[in-house]
Amino acid sequence: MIFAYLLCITIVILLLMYILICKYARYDNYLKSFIELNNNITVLTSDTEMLAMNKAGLDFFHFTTFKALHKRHKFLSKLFTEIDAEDKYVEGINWVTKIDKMQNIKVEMHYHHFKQIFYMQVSKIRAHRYQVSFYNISRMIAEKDAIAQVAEKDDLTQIYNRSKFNKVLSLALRKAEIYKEPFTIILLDIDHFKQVNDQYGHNIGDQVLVQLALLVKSQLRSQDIFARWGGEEFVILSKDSTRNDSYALADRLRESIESFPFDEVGRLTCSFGVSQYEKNDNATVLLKRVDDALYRAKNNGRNRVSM
Ligand code: GH3
Ligand code: MG
Ligand code: MG
Repeated sequence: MIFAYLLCITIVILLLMYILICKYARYDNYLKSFIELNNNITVLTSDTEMLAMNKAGLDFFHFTTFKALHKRHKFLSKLFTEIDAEDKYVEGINWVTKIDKMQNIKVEMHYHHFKQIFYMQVSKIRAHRYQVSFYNISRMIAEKDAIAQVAEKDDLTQIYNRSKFNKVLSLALRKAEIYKEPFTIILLDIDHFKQVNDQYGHNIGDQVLVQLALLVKSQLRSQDIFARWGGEEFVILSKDSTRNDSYALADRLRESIESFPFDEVGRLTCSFGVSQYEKNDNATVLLKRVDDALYRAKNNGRNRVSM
C-alpha cells in the first residue's frame, strides 16, 4: 500500500517536472523566435552558454545555423572585447549575472578581419535567461573622429591648429608637473615674410607656408607636436627632450629652411625661439619665455636660434 502510494507521488512529481521542463522549453522557443524580430545582433543566453542568436548575428559571424556557431563558440563573452572600460566587468563565462553594472558597455566584435564597435545592452528576461543586443555604432564613431580631426587641423597647411596645440600643451604641462616628464617648445617665424607677399602675391605666400610646413614636419619625430601658431609662425612641442636637444633640432631646421629652394620665391630664412618647461610654469609663462627668445633671435639679426 505504502509502495503504491510512494509510486504515485513519484509519478506525480515526475509528471510535474516534465510539464515544467516542457513549459520552459516552450518558453525558450518563444524567446528564440522573439529575438528574430530584432534587426540588431541579438543573443539569448543563459548564465553561461548561448542558447540562440538571431539571423543578424549569424550573418555577422558568417554562420548559417546557430548550431554551427555554437559548436565553435559556446560563450558569448568570447565573441567580444570591452573597450574604454575602467574596470573589466565582462569577464568569465557567467558575466551576464552582473548585468546591473553593465548597461551600454562599448564593445568590439570581429570575425576574421571585419571589426565593428557596438553598444551592448543586456536585459534579464527571467531567471537564467538574458537577451543581449548589440547596436552598431562604428559609423557614428568614424564620423565623430573625422569631425574631430577636421576641427584640429589648420585649413591651409593641414598641420595642427592653435586650438589643438593649446590642448596638447595643457596636457603636457600636467604630465610635466606630475610625472616630471620634460618637454620643450620651439617657436619659429619666417623672416621678412611681408616682403614675400608684397613681391609675389598672397597666393605664392600661402604656397610657401604649405611647403615650409611639409619641410619642417618631415624632420620631426612622431611624438613631436607641430602646429601653426598663426600667420607665418609655427610652434613645436617636443616631448622627452632637453633644451639642448631642442636647440640642436631648431638649428637643424633653420639650416634646412635656409637651403631649401621654395617654389617661385627661392631662398627664405626663419628665426627660432626655444624654451624648456620649468617647475611651476603655466602656459602663459612658458609661451612668454619662448616668445621673448624668438624676439631676441629677430633682434640679433634673424636666421638664428635663441634660447
Ligand atoms: P619678421 O618676422 O622678420 O620681423 O618680418 P615679417 O615681415 O615676417 O613680419 P610680420 O610678422 O610683421 O609679418 C607677417 C606677415 O605674414 C604679415 C602677413 O601679411 C603675412 N601673413 C600672415 N598670415 C598669412 C597667410 O596665411 N598667408 C599669407 N600669404 N601671408 C600671411
Ligand atoms: Mg610674425
Ligand atoms: Mg615674420
